[in-house]
Amino acid sequence: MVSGTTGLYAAPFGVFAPDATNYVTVPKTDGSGSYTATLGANYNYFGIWWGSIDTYNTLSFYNGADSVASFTGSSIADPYPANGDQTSFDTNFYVNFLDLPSFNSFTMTSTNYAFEADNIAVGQVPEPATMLLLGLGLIGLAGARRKFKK
Ligand SMILES: [Ca+2]
Ligand SMILES: [Ca+2]
Repeated sequence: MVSGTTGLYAAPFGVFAPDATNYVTVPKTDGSGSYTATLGANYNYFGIWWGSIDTYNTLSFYNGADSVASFTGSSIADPYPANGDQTSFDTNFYVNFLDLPSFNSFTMTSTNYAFEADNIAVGQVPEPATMLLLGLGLIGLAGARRKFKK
C-alpha cells in the first residue's frame, strides 16, 4: 500500500481530488510484483476504483487455479484511450463488474508503472435472470404510476 503521487504511481483521482489515503499500486518500485487477494469464498460482483488507467494494466479473476475472466486497462477505458491520465475522469473511475463468472481470487498485474486502485469490493449479486425479473417489476410499477397520473 502506498499514498501520494510519485514518478512511479499516482493516487486514484475522484471527486475532483486524488485519493489522500493509502491505495494499492503495482508493480513495486523495483519493477517486480503483482497484487493477489485470495478471498476464501466465491463471488460474482467486483468493484474497484481504478486510477490513471493504462493499456498495460490487467485485472484477472480466478476460481481456484482456473482463470475465469480478465480485463485490460484498454477494455475498461474504451472508448477513451487508456493513457494513464492522472486527473481525467476518462481514466479514473469506479468500475462495477456485475455478472462475473464465480471467482475466489483476483490479481492486479502491470507491465509498467503503474496499476493503481482502491476501494475494492466483492459481493454476490442475484443471477441476471432474477435481475431481469426485478427490472420488469420496476418497469411495471413505473407504468402503473404513469397510468395512475392520467
Ligand atoms: Ca485510499
Ligand atoms: Ca496508472
